[in-house]
Amino acid sequence: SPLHNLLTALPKCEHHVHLEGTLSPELLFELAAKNNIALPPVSSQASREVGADAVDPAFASPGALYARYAEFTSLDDFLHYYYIGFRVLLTASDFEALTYAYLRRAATGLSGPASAPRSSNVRHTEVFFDPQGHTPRGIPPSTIITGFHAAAARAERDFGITAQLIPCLLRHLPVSSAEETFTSLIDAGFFASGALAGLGLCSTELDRPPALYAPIFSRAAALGIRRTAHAGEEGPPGYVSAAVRELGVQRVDHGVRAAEEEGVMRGLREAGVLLTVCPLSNVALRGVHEVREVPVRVFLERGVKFSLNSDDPAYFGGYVQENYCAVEEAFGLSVGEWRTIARNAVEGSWCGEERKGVIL
Ligand code: ES4
Ligand code: ZN
Repeated sequence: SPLHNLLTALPKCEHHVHLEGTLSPELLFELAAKNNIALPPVSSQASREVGADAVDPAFASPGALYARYAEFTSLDDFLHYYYIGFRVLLTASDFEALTYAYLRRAATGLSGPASAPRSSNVRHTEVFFDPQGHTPRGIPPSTIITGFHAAAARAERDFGITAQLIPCLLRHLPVSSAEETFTSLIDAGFFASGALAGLGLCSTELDRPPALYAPIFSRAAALGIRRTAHAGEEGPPGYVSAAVRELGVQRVDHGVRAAEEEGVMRGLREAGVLLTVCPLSNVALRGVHEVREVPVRVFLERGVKFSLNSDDPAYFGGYVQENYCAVEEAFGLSVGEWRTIARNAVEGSWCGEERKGVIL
């Protein structure tokens, strides 16, 4: 596309990427070997029976895993593999390596030593992680936070990218687990110190309405903690307005199903909420057949702000740059529209006004 150079050069912000979703099959196998974690992973139950996990041929090699990732059928089908990947992440240095590889790729477009240079220019990124996916394995949030910020400091020196960390509470677990997790993060002082930049909510969406988490989110609001939540990915448009009304979020992650209802769109516009849209994720998890079905034009025409993001780039076949390019290929937007998208992404960031000024 003639706009390719502009898309590369635009200073970008990313607000929707899961740290654990940046774990490539290659790094997964490497860390499994280093940490002596059996692949295919065998759960304590499956090791006694012959569980489906234990014989999953997808774990034969990185290539077989990539092939399986290309055939996800739903959010929960993806989440099964995503949570298995967690098991190879043990130490602060594992999280540091994971974070640094992602930040390098986001800032420069470079991945492994063998890959061709490809520009990207993400200047600031806000990264999710799932504390409840690690604490049951004996890995406290402090291990992840330490590794993340060590990598972020190095990446800022090396590439000029800034990074913040946001814990997501998991909806497939009991609300009481989310409450305990949030309380322990507050008590450890991670929000007050700035080690954590806000609060998120993710995982399984269907039958887990936002209202279940309203008490937790109102505690966060009272403490001045910024809030975002996944909604309207698989769930109905009403979940998007419920996230805004009942959780008081400043951003909604995905939110694409909001386009189905004019009233929900109006609510987003009036509240000035930013949707963190992930086009390649929506295709990979079959929310849409193709990128051109993502309601990008509807959002532009109705004045609903959004950013473009990678979500789980190691699983969905593209980082931020590939998501920008896929949207351009599908919609052929104007230079002005691209500048609006990139500017809204900077303005919807939680990095502080001074940093926003530098990026713009
Ligand atoms: C996620 Cl794509 C997506 N949706 C909901 N929760 C998630 N956690 C990681 N990726
Ligand atoms: Zn997500």
